[in-house]
Amino acid sequence: MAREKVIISCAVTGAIHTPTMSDALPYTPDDIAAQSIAAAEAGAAILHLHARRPGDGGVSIDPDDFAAFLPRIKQATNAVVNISTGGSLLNAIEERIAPALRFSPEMCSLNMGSMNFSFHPLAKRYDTWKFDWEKAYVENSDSFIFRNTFRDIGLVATSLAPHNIKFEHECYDVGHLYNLRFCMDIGLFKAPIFIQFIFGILGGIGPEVDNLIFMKRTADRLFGTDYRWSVLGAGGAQMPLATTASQMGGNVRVGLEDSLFISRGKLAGSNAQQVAKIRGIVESLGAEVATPDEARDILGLKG
Ligand code: KMH
Ligand code: ZN
Repeated sequence: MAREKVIISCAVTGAIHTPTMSDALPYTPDDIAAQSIAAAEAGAAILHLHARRPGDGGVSIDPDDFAAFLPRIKQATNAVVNISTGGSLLNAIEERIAPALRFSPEMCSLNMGSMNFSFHPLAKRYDTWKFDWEKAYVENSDSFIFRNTFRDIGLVATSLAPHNIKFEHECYDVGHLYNLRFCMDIGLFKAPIFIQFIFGILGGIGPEVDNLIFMKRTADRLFGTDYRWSVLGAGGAQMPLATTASQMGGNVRVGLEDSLFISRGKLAGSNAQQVAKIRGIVESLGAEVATPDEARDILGLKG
């Protein structure tokens, strides 16, 4: 059977990196719109979007901050819009789903377990900004709890069910796959599902190829063949793991939310640059990249 085309997602700004870390990180509505449009033109079929406070670039889950860029992206591209429900570590799930409820996008992220959440120490390999990682982690670790209880997951599922939104089930460790299976067993989600395997967040599974194979084999066992999957490697793991996933029949996610770099020690100039790079790798290795409409078809989106 011919392999399906590779869907490239681009996570444009996220909630982790700060504008002090890279001039390329978009945070004004103009920049988020412009970089999203350029990423779509470079080959991203899905745009995974967070909002930022336009003044200082801090994390925002205010639907009005999404409203400042979403219409422009929709008008200029055919890309699938995926709105984060991960949002901010500081807000309750009821607030984190407000943008999705207001805009009813084709896709939303849905994080499949509670966890500690920080950069992985391996990210230090690419550290260009000076920061005492270990000290900051230990001293501030109480503020790095990412809460996604079964109640929270259930609330996202039931509140958004009338909107017929396809979830990007974010799984940061093998236990999250079992959480997802449990949620399916109690009727929260139906196949076919779309899983984002995430590697390299401290608190989740590490960014090694063995772990990718383990996650994939576990998902095969739990979900059979009726699921689609994608890989997100944080920091320096982004391109290597995306490349490997694309060769294993998976889809890929890049973007400045997940890594600020384009190669070892070199900051990316834009999201589009990362999309163009992974697209070039995927195509040079013999696979084809999906258009937004092909991605809609593959994932069964409402369109
Ligand atoms: N920042 C990624 C590691 C979300 O937006 O729901 C995970 C993420 C979470 O994209
Ligand atoms: Zn995100």
